[in-house]
Amino acid sequence: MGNSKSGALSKELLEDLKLNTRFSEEELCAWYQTFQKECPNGRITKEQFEGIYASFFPDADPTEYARHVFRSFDTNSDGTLDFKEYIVALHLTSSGKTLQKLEWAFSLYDVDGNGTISKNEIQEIVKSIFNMISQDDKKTLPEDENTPEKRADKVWEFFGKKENDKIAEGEFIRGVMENKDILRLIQFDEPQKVKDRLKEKKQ
Ligand SMILES: [Ca+2]
Ligand SMILES: [Ca+2]
Repeated sequence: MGNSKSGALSKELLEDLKLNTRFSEEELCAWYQTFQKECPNGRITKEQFEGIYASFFPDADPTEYARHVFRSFDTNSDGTLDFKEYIVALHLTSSGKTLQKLEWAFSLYDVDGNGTISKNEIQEIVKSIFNMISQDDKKTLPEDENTPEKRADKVWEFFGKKENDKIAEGEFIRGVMENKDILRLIQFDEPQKVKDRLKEKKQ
């Protein structure tokens, strides 16, 4: 580990990533080369990360959402994403298992990182998601889901919570697994498009 700036991917890290993601050795090495080319110092800063999001959503404002996503991937909270954090992010948003994705979703929604989710935190993330929905698409949303406040209310209702209650991680994961409506309300569908663009970019 550490902040090695050498060209090669260390064996230790490679084994670790092979074990914890579904990427093959070849894929990991290819990603590493791309990463090194785009981030010669081995780190992605928050500003770079927001820039990537901005380039994918030219007609909307993804800054807030990008900031939250960055926080959830910056697992050691040092303000940058190293290669490992970057690969885990890629893995989670593409091929990760449901449980891992939901653990990640929990950390995304637990804005202050205190181990529980409040209704305000749901509202805050949903609001950042709303910033990425175009005005036209917003018009097609159901009446009782067309504002972050209404969505947070609905999620809260599904969990059977009172205004000031909190949701712990296990409860969150169970709830989302058992109720597809909750999943629909808390997730952002766009990443598929983003993934496609990433693929196009790679080719
Ligand atoms: Ca970090
Ligand atoms: Ca919290």
